[in-house]
Amino acid sequence: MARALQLAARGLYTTTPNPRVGCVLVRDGTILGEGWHEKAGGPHAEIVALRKVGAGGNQDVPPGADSHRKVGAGGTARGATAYVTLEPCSHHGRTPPCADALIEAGVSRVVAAMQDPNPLVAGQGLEKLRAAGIEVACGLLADEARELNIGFISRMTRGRPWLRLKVAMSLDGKTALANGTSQWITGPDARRHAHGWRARSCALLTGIGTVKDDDPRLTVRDIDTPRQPLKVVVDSRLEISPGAAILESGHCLIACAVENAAKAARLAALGAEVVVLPNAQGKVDLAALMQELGRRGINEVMAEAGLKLNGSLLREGLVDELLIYQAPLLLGDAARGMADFAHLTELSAAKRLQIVECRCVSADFFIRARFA
Ligand code: AOF
Ligand code: ZN
Repeated sequence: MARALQLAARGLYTTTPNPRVGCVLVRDGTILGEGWHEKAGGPHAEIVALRKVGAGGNQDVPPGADSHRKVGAGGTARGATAYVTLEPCSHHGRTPPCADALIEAGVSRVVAAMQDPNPLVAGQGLEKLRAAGIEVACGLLADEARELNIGFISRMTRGRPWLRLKVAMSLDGKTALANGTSQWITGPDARRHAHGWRARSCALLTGIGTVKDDDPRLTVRDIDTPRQPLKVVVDSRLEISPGAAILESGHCLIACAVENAAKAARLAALGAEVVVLPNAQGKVDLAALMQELGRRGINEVMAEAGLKLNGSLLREGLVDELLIYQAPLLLGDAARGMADFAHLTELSAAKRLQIVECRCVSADFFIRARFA
C-alpha cells in the first residue's frame, strides 16, 4: 500500500477533478503490475496495473492498448491481491467500473486504503467485489490516503474545496509594511516551497487589494507541472484593470458583486470569466464562491491574499489549513498583520489550531496548521 501511495502521488498535479489513486498487484510476494491514475478521462489506476500484467510484466503499455479485457494476453492477475489507495469504482463514469475489471481478471483479494467518498461509489465498489467472492479489506494506511485526496474528499462530502491560506510573515507576525510593501519577506527557497503548494492546487485565490498592491501573476513557476491552476480574484466592485498581470495567461475567474456587462465582456475578451455572487452586504459571498468552485470540480484551493480577504475567509470559517512562512526579521507594530478578522475581548474566544507540520526552509520557518 505504501508503494501504491507513492504511485498515486505521481498524479499530484494532473488528476483533478479526479482523486490521486495508485494500485499494486501482488502474488506470492511478487509485484505483477502497478499503475496510477494520471488524468480524468484516462484509465483508472487498477486498469493501468492490470494492463501491465496483461502485457506480461511491469513495463509501460502502449497508450493504444485500450480495454482491461486484454488482460491475460501475456501474464494474468488470477489469484493476485490488489492494493488500491481508493476503493475501486463501481460506476460508469468517463470509464467503466474498476470493480468489474478486477473481478474479470480473477484477483482473489482487494485491499483498499479508504472508501471512495464519491456518492456514486461510497462502498458499492467493495460490496460488488465481496459479492463476487473476493476477499476485501479496507483501511490500510487510511490516514495517508486521506491526506493525498483531502481536497477530493472535501468536495465530495462538503461540496466545496479544501482551502489553504498561505501567508509569508515576519517573526512578529507582520505580512507587509504599512504602505503595502511585502516583496520579499521570505527567502527564495521558502518561495519555491510555496510554489509546490501552488502546483498541487486546482485554484489560487486572491483579492483585488493584492492585485492592486502586488500585481501578482499567480502562476506556478520553478515546479515542473503540465497544469496551471485556475486563478480566482475576489473583486466585489469589478475594479480589476485589464492590464493586471494576473489576466495575462487567461484561465482566470473574477468573482464580483455587481452586474457590469460591458466590463465583463472586456474581461472575457482577455480570457477571464466573471461570476456575480453578491451577499447581503454587497460584497462577494465567499461561501457561495467556494460552492461554485466545488461545482467546477476544484478540489484544493490556496489563498494568497491580504488582510481583508484573509480576514473574511477566516471569519466565515472557510479556511481549513494555514501555511505560514515566517522569516527572521521584525517589521514592528505599524506594519500590517495577516488578517483582520475579529475583535477578541477574551482569549478563550480565539480559535485554536493544531500544528500538523513545522520545519525550516533555509533561513525561514514553515508552519502548517489546521482548524479542527
Ligand atoms: C478508481 N480508480 O484510479 C480513480 C477512481 O469519470 P471517471 O471514470 O474517471 O471516474 C471518476 C471517479 O472515479 C472519481 O470521482 C472517483 O469516484 C473514482 N476515481 N476510482 O477506482 C481510480 N481515479
Ligand atoms: Zn475506477
